[in-house]
Amino acid sequence: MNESIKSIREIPEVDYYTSGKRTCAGCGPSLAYRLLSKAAGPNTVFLGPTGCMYVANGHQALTSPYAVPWYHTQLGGGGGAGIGTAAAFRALMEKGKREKEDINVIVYGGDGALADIGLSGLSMAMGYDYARLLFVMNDNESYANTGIQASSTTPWGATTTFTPAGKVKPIGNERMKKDVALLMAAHPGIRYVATTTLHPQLDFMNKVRKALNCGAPAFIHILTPCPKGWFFDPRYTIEMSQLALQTRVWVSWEYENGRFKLTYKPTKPKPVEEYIKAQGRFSHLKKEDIDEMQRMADEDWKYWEEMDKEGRIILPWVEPPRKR
Ligand SMILES: Cc1ncc(C[n+]2csc(CCOP(=O)(O)OP(=O)(O)O)c2C)c(N)n1
Ligand code: SF4
Ligand SMILES: [Mg+2]
Repeated sequence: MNESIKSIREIPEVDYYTSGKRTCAGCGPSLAYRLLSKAAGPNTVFLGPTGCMYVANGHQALTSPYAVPWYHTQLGGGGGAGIGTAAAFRALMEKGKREKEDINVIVYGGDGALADIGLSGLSMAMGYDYARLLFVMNDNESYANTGIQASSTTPWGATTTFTPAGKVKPIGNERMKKDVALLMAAHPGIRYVATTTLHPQLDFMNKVRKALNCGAPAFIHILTPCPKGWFFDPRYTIEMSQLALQTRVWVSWEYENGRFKLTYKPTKPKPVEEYIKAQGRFSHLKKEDIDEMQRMADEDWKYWEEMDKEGRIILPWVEPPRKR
């Protein structure tokens, strides 16, 4: 389970995230879980902080999609639980109470779990030396499970139940999206950090394999479209990932042993408007708001291109949107 996957034909047939889930149709985090578990293989323990992937997938109704060991952690407890599990395996193996083998400990948490409530534990984990300890943040840009509340990765302009667009706040969410992957990349000695989404399909799986083989704790931030919270037809989940990349609203990159590189560069970028118009959560925005988003994406992209050219991280800074 260490080699990179070169074509769709090489994707392992066996699923470790299988039937028994009760997520919405077209659920991005659920699709990503399937790819993640295929890439990681059977020697894996999953830890699931509270969120859709626990509440809709847990064992409450005696059904569960997890065909490898999986356990629930408190919403903010993914970091501590990941460190503890990796430490337990190491101790058992060092004491000869368990045969030595490579075991993946993967914490698959939401943006609420890892960008907000559990950020300190995640940061702590990045300072340890456990190989095969991987944190994957499935970013559906809200606290979806409790009814689509804004998190610190909700994009500017999105309506959520905490930031409803209306007379008082015509924009909806007025905060800019937090870049958790850059925060993780700032940890000393970090070996592997990446961002990705559900397109191109092999990108995520291969990043998972690289992360697991990097020899240290690693972090992957995956943008996972959520039909319910973003208000789009569930059949378009993958297209939404594609559009996010093509409009450069989402940037796919990799930071490996101190080298930065973009892993998706749209040859002919599409206007941000195409992404915005495809989702009901942005339907209240006016042309001037969409222009503002285009400006921010354009400004941001210049930094990413420069980082790619130089092979190192430069902290991006774009002028915040004007108040309305
Ligand atoms: C400490 C704590 N606060 C609040 C909750 C209620 N709660 C359960 S799931 C959830 C949403 C988590 O959001 P996220 O991590 O983004 O996962 P998603 O539901 O979007 O998959 C919240 C707020 C909780 N379980 N624990
Ligand atoms: S609310 Fe969104 S993340 Fe949660 S199960 Fe539904 S589609 Fe998936
Ligand atoms: Mg979420």
